[in-house]
Amino acid sequence: MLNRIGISLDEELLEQFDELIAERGYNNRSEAVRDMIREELIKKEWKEADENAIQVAVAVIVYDHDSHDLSHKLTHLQHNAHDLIISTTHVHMDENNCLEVLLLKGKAKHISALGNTLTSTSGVKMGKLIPATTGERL
Ligand code: NI
Repeated sequence: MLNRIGISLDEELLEQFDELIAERGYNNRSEAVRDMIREELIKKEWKEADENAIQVAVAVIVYDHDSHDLSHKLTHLQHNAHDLIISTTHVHMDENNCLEVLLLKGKAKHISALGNTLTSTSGVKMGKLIPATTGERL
């Protein structure tokens, strides 16, 4: 069941909001507000999640495969966490750089630990763990 709510905003904030959601391709304010609320709920879900709760996340890393033993090291880390990794995509960006996307599902504490290890590995140029949701609680 859908409920209607009213929100009071000053003109300037509303203009900025409309501009923002237009840039993001929203056709109406309601869907944009719903998505923003869901995003906050996902953050809350992660923050408050029992460390043993099953969560999903996406890890992105960019690295130079020629950098020392990095490629081998990252593969080794991933093999050790094979039960957490649903899938990986590896794209050779150019002669040296690799972009990898890992879809993770498992206990929140294990996902966070793997995310931290991957992103903090020396030589990883960019690393980010993006908390997602199974969608069950939204
Ligand atoms: Ni590559």
